[in-house]
Amino acid sequence: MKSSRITVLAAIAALGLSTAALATMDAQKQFAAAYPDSKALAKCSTCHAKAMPKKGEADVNAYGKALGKPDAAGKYDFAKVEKMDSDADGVSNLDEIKKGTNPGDPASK
Ligand SMILES: [Ca+2]
Repeated sequence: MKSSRITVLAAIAALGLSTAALATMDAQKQFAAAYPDSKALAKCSTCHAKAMPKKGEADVNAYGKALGKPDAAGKYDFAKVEKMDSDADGVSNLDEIKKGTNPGDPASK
């Protein structure tokens, strides 16, 4: 009995993890579609504080915070944050994306 309960809990935990990972993968696909010349930035660290965030470590950086959540259809509005300088390093988010630097990391400009 006890082991089956643990199995169920493990399955729920795994499901939660994969849902979060899939959400991030979808965000990366949308980013690559929005900026086809900057596909190298279609990775976790563009929006998240950690390069490979695990469950519970999904903290976003300044760019991810500005971008916010996707709309009801699951789409992110990248255009609304293009003119901002989210990480306050003097370079707009769009210019950083064009240059291939991280719009959420002030050390990258
Ligand atoms: Ca930057």
